Order: sequence, then C-alpha cells, then structure tokens
Amino acid sequence: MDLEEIKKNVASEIEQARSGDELEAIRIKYLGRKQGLITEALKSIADMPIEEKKKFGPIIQKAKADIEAAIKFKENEGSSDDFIGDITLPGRKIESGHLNPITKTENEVRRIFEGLNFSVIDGPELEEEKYNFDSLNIPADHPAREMWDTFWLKPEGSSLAKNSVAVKKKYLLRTHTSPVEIRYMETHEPPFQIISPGRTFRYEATDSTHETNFHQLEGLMIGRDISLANFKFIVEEFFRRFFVGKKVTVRFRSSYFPFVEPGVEVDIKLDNGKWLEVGGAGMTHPNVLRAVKYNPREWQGFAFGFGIERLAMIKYGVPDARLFMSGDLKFTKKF
Ligand code: YSA
Repeated sequence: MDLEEIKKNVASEIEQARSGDELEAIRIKYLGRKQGLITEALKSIADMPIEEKKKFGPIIQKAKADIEAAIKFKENEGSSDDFIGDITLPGRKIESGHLNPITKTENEVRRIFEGLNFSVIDGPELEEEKYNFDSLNIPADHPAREMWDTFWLKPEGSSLAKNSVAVKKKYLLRTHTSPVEIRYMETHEPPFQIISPGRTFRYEATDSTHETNFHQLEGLMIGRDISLANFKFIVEEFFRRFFVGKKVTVRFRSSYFPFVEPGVEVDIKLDNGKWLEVGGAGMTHPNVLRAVKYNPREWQGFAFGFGIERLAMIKYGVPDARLFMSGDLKFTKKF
C-alpha cells in the first residue's frame, strides 16, 4: 500500500471508529511496534540510499505524527459523542454547509463596489450572439472573435421575418460578462456606475489559471468627462479594499479589445515575482456608445472585466484556478 492510500484509509477508519477499543485497534494496525504499517515503512528507511532517506524520512515521520494526532483528537474532543455508552458527553456539533470561496469573493466584491456607489446588475448566462459579440463592436468576420472560444447552442426552430427570409437568433454561453454592459446601456440613461459579477464559459484547454467555467466581474462607469484616470483610481481603491493589509503591485499594459479605445490589461505581481493578468479594461469605444444611442461627444466611460478566480487565487494564495469548481470539500472547507 502506498503512503497516500494509507493516509486516506486511516482517516476514514478513525472517522468511523465507534469506541476506544476500535481506536486502539487502528493504532496498533498502523503504529503498532510489531508490523504496524507506518512502523514498517519507517523501518524500511534504514535500507534506503542516503538521498531517498532524506526524502522519505520526513514524509513518513509526518504521516506518523498526523495519525497520532488524529487518534488523540478523536479520543478527546473529536466526535467523542459517537462513542457508544457515554451519554453524559455533550451533543455533537452538526456541520453546517458553507459558501464556495468564489461566492464569498463575489459577495466581498459586491460589498466593496456598493461602498463606492456602484449598483450591482445581473445578466443572463445563456446569451444572444448579438450581445456577446456584435454590439461590442465584434462582427461575425472579426478576427477578435478568436479571442473568445465559444460554446454555441444548437439552433432550434426559426422565426420568419416579414420578407419571408428565415431569421435565426444564435445563442451561446457567454464568454465574458461584457454583454451585460450593452443590455444595461440599452435600457438606462447615463450617468451611472454598475458592476456585474457572474459565471462565464470558454471552450478552451484548462491549466492552473484557466478553467472552462469561470467567473468575471464586469464594471462600467458612464458620465461626463470620465477618463482613464477615473478607472485607475477606482481599480486601485478596489484592490486596496479587497486585498486588506496586503500591498499589491499593479501594472497597466496597453492592449486591444474591439469595444474599448484605448484598451489596457491589468496585471498583479505575485509573491514569486511573476505577473498574473487579472483583467482587461479601457475607455468604451464610440461605436459601442453610438450603438446604444448615446452621443459620444457628450458621454464617455470606462469599463473593465476582471477574472474572479484570479483575484481569489491572489487573495487566498490558491495555486490552481481549477480547485474552485472541483467540488472537493477538503479544499472548500478551508474558507
Ligand atoms: C475588456 C475591456 C472592457 O472594457 C471590459 C471588459 C474587458 C474584458 C473582456 N471582456 C475579456 O473577457 N477579456 S479577457 O478575455 O482577457 O478576460 C478577462 C479576464 O478574465 C482575464 O484577465 C482573466 O483574469 C479572466 N479569464 C479569462 N479567461 C479565463 C479567465 N479566468 C479563468 N479561466 C479562464 N479561462
């Protein structure tokens, strides 16, 4: 049996133990002087070459200490009321459910932006092509569409236009939260400032900073005489309040998104000295303003889209974005 397997088994055996005798049996099985599984593993170290000794010695010692501690915990306060016979012990605390760290982060972000006088807006996850792309200045043949690998929905039925040409709306899982900007501008007059956190989807390979199902935080502020300086202030203030007590170094890199001009990307410096991109932003493009019937000479604005996983990774020191949606309780319980 390998060590990982032993650790897994022993944890569940301790968890299920219903009496002091059962716990003692577990202790003997793993830590017993004669033939305890961990004891044997420790003995085998003696025959290892020095390099392996150095590597495995501490690992097995730690496993031994962990098992001892887990048994002690169970004996003392642990789920001691499971132990049949002692009805004088206090009742066992019922474990309550808890929020996923992404939901927690989203709530935190809402609270901060509400404090900065932003309203929180919701938008659909199943979106029309028009809102996800066209109205954002990304027509069907625009190469920028390749920036967003899309889950398309199979077209179903069609509605007939007056001239009898079939008009089909195309639907997709939104690749970013930016369509909320258009939906909001179509139905509201400026000035305003909004954020919209939510789920987004991309058909792309995953790695430690990319998931197919992730979350973004959209922001949009439209008013008179708004400039990138306003964006810079808001984003720095947001980071100050979000990363409480942790000073983060931010870099604004010039970049391209069809719905802004100029466009920037925002990076944060990690503890290991590398930069992690956390979002895109810029000044809302005049074509986008015109498309929602705002006069670009009168109204300007900035918009941004941050990756919520990336922000949470930095804040909580999580090494892999895929952990958030993994459903692994060992991970989510830490928050
Ligand atoms: C740009 C300008 C604006 O005026 C408004 C919004 C934007 C952002 C734009 N809509 C967008 O989606 N840009 S992006 O593709 O670079 O993604 C923004 C952020 O989402 C990234 O910086 C990253 O933090 C996060 N992200 C992107 N793909 C991801 C991801 N996070 C996890 N997994 C992925 N696959």
